[in-house]
Amino acid sequence: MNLKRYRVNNIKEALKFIKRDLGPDALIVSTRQVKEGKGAFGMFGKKMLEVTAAPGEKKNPSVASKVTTKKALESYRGGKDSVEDTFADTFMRPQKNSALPVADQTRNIMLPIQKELQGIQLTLGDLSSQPNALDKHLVGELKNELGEMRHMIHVLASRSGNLSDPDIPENLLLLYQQMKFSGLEEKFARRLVMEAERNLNGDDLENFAYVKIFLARMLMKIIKITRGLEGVKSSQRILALLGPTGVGKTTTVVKIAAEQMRKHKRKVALISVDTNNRSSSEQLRAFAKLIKAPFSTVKEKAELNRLINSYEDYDSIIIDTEGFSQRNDEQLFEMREIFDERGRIQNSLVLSATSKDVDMIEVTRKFGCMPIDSIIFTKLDESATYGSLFNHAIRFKKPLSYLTLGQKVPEDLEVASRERLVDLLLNISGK
Ligand SMILES: Nc1nc2c(ncn2[C@@H]2O[C@H](COP(=O)(O)OP(=O)(O)OP(=O)(O)O)[C@@H](O)[C@H]2O)c(=O)[nH]1
Ligand SMILES: [Mg+2]
Repeated sequence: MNLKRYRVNNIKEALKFIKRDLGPDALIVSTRQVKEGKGAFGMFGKKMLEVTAAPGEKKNPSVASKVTTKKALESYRGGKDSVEDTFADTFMRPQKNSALPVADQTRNIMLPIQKELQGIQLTLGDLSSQPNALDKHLVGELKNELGEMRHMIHVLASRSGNLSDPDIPENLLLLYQQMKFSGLEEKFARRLVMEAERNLNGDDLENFAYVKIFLARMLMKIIKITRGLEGVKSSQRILALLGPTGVGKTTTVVKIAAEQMRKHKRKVALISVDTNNRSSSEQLRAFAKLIKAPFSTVKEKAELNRLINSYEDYDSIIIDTEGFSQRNDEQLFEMREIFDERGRIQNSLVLSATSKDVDMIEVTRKFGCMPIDSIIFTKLDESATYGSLFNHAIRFKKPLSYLTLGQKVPEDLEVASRERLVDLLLNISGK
């Protein structure tokens, strides 16, 4: 679809450009308020309106006809237009899978609706503050769509069997759905919106962006972080990565070692704890050679302590461990013998963001036989939603230290920040 996007001060300006570029039959596909400039979530940037438009049918017959929520509703109820072809197509490419589970079908419907509704609300706000710019027809249409969507959201909310109280302010209901569809556990999402409802007055609740920021602030208060290795008080930073097989421990050790050397100009030593002679440390050995860092493999605690003592001149010591199943009690016991002390070594549990909540709970409980100081979430790039990170953080109250977002070494590593995590859930930056 030949879409054009404009960043403008108001809708009047947008209409001028749209008419000029796409002709009188052009269709406004979406609108949203954005901030240009810097600051957390770009919160302090200049407020702009982003309008996406498509040429009208007369100009380009291949363009899909004007998409309405009515059509989306029809298709959800099994009408002749499929969601893929109409409403959702404008915003996101849904998967062509007719056998999707109900929750996924609902998500495919709800996410674009939420975005659309947010855009319409913002545009209406913008229009009403500038009565001269009103194109009466456009405003009428937007109001109709808003009404249809309100209805649809309540229908879908009641279908999903969760928070569907018609008295819940609409913006909160929308954000509740967004959080739930992002994988945040229902009871946590419910608690957040209830808290927001208690604390915000009627006017505030009418303002979608305000409500969203309010929720973001609450979430930011809940999440604990360590700022990577920077939160470690002692002058020598010793970090051990523990966790199940294949979650990305060794790759992350390499990334952190590179971060410590390059960014912080620290002297780094590497250790691999391999109690079962699996020789899984070859990747790390090669990397250590490359960066000219000392590297050794150890099997038991006394050996590890001796080695750490011999590295007293090194600023950061990063320890890789062999992965094993959380159900392998024997190996858990062996590892606990080595990493049972609190203090000198920071133990980080590595979890993949692609794991199911229930598995993360089991892993965290089992590995919790050792003192766990922080959590590293890997493979965020392979996950479509991030609610499970919050579920985990709320449930276990463990601080997050790093996030990894790909296989590239050393680039795909981020020090976990509250802003980033909340943005993953609520998409405040609109990226
Ligand atoms: N997509 C993606 N892949 C990753 C990420 N981190 C690691 N991987 C990949 O995951 C696979 C396993 O990574 P490893 O670092 O060997 O995992 P491990 O936890 O050390 O595995 P074991 O030592 O066998 O327990 C490799 O193919 C990595 O490239 C990430 O953030 N995103
Ligand atoms: Mg490994």
